[in-house]
Amino acid sequence: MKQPLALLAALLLSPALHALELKSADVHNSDDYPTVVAVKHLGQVLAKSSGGALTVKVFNKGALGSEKETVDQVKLGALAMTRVNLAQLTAMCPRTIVPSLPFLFRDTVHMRHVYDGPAGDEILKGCEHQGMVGLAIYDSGARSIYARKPVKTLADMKGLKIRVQQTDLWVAAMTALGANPSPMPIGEVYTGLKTGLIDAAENNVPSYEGFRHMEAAKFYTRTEHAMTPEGLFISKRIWDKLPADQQKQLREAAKASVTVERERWDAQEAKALAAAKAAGAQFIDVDREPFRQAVQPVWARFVNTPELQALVKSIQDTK
Ligand code: GTR
Repeated sequence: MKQPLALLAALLLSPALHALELKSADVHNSDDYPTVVAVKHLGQVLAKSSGGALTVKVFNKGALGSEKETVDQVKLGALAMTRVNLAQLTAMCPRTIVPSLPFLFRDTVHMRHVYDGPAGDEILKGCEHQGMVGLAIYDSGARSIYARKPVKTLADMKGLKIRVQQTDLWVAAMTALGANPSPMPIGEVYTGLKTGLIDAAENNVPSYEGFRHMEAAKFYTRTEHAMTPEGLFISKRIWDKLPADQQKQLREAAKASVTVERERWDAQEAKALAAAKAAGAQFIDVDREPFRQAVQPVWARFVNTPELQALVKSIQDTK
């Protein structure tokens, strides 16, 4: 009888028995997409550091719903984690308005300095009162406009039916550019472009290629109008139940995943650019200044509290 008892004791003490699997959502199709790889990496680091007590399972390809839907589930604690673009959160956590502003960053170096500094943490913390604890900010490059016809100047934006993320900020910004914006989840954009429901959309090159949008909208105009990053969040309801040592392990694993994501990002941009070109996409350079000027009223409308104004200033003052 000794052996079965010993086995039982070993099983009861095994961390795997008390393991908590954290499900994490992502909309990107490719298992190689930098954010997907980064959260998987986080899971591996965490499984090790927690002795198997915490694991992460990534459900990409929008399998758990649109970004908006996964955010709602995380707030309720029905889903543990989601990786979403911060622009999706502007109505909920006002601080996310700032990194979503058009033409905020001077360039990639500026953007990365900002997210590595105190502003990054401040933005992430701004969602806690909504039930979401921010774990990481990931690079998402620069977003540009792409369409079924070439957009070469601001005048070409007139009346363009363009898909935007589900945020009032970008409805206002595209309206200011003269376009006719239509907010919808990313999963509906391919069909929208193919059927002519929309003429255009905007995104970074890895998303343009990864969602195959270049098959329907082959003219990509380098407006580089936003550098809104990705955010990884865990439900506060779940976070609050974790013991302090596990919270620490999770924070450390998240930090390690940021490095992995950034390393992957640059390579993914180059790879996606080559793939989009091979599929027939045409890349157009553009004078950005008229676009930048046209969206200035949007800044005044959305950066409307002293807190947001201070955050904008701290970002502009970052070298
Ligand atoms: C991508 C981003 C996604 C999603 C998408 C969109 O760049 O990684 O999280 O927000 O854009 O436009 O909906």
